[in-house]
Amino acid sequence: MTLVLTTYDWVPDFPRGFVRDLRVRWLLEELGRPYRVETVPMKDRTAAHLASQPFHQVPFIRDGDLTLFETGAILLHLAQGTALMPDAQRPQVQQWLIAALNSVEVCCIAWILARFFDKDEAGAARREPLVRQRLAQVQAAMAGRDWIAGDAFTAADIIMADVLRIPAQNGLLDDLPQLATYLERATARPAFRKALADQMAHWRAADARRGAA
Ligand SMILES: N[C@@H](CCC(=O)N[C@@H](CS)C(=O)NCC(=O)O)C(=O)O
Repeated sequence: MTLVLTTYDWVPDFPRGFVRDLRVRWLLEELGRPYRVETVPMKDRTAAHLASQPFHQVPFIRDGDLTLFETGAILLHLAQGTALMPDAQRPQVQQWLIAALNSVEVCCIAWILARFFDKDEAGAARREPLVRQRLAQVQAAMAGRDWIAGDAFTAADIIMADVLRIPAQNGLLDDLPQLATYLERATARPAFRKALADQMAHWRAADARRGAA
């Protein structure tokens, strides 16, 4: 049965390329696993949406009878038994995937919310040192290896690299050359390029539908 990935029907320009369905698309492209995209309304949030994602967020997936939300849980589920979570590396993959979300993304989000959503320069400046510290700690922890959980690219790299994209875009990796190179190595993968292109095509198609309506 084809896996179904649900994302928004439309988003404004600024989050395009960063909506978290990208992580799921990326993993599915790495696995060569076919999927279909369905949508939920971004503006008029529905009870059906809430039944699949209790926070009214995206993405969520339907994999046979299973409906799953939270990108970490989705990636752990889909990577199970594949080269993106080799048995011998499973604890490290789980550890780094959760660390990316719970120790790195969490402080990046606080900084992003202050800086871009609340336009609270002072709040962003207060949060920035912790973001910089966490990024430097990730770089230090990765010394001597190409990928976050060991020698091979895994599901943990998909989450970690995606989490790093916004700090990188805002110059926070400029003085962390090994981390910047890691991010370049991850996002040079054909599966990432395809996932990003497909997400951007999804928003263009959404614009065209709105234009035609
Ligand atoms: N922890 C969740 C976060 C999901 C999330 O924040 N999704 C964003 C899109 S990238 C969203 O739906 N934002 C709308 C909202 O929070 O109301 C995950 O990783 O799946």
